[in-house]
Amino acid sequence: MNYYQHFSILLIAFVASIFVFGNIDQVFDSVFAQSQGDNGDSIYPYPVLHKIEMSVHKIEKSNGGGDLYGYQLDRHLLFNANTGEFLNNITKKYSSGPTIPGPSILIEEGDSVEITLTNPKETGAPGMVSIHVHGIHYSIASDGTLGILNDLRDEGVKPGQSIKYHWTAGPGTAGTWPYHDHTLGLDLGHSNSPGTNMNGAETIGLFGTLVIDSASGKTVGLIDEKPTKIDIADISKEVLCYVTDDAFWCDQIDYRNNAMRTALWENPTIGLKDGDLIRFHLYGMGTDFHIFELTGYQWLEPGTTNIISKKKFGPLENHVFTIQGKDGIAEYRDILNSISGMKGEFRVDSVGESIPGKSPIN
Ligand SMILES: [Cu+2]
Repeated sequence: MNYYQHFSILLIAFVASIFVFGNIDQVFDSVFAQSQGDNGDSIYPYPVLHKIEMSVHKIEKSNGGGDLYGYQLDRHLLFNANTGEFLNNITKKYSSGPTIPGPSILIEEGDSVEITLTNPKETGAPGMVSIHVHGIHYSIASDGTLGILNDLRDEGVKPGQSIKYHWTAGPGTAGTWPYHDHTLGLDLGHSNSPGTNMNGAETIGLFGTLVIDSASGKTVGLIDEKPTKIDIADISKEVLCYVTDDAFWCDQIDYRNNAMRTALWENPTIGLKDGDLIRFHLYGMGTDFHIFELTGYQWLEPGTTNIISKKKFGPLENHVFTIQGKDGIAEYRDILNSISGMKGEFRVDSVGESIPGKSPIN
């Protein structure tokens, strides 16, 4: 196919998708976040530069206990990485205020990210905070760790400061990756000095998900009990859950609602419209192993055509799969900890609405 044929097909697809979605914003978001044509080519043949601003805020617990912190999305702008042309502002698609997990960042293979992190003087964390990310490419200057680890400098921000990190989603980086703090530490004793105990430090709330979609625009899922190639653009909802030692902490991206992110907090009810496709992104953290189960459902073991109905994973391991919702109420749970409450409902009906679980602030 020549360039003009490509272009006209893409133009038709674009106009058609405006009719389908009825909202140009949704089209733009899905285009930039997960762009692809039918033949696997990107609708936008250039990479996108994401300029993201985030900040760290203390989350006051209503019932006392140790302090929690959350990342907050302050701004997310998209630019053509080649020309610098401004493309879109998707800030309003994120939850307002700090959340746990932090903002779910969705980009595509080939894109780059310039991310500025601020630790506000009054409302932030008492020590140095950072963003350390997995999976994507960056230089040692954007590692987000302490100088004792990276041999360069402390790559975090003390109260009142900002820092900029640069990431590049090179070929082969597609996947679901965690980002988390790597400088605050658990021994927060003295203000303005980093903690040194990093073992599980992210469990105080400073973690979130980076999804890098394949440049091919495709993924696989189990549809009608058969492994099926799926256009990522046909997925209706992404649910991104961190599986900690005692709870699922979740966020969602709802493409049926303008690609809005909603903080779902702890063990939420995950809603989906009957027949829609949903992609689950699970990430183990803390110290425990988990056996994940979604009652009445089977899915594909990633990278294989094996059909499974349970999956064991541990800290820093992820598990991503796509399924089609079928009318009724199922339960997602960690078999090893479901007695202590590591479970929630997966509710598929004609409405498809998720219900956030309990949060530290209510
Ligand atoms: Cu890490």
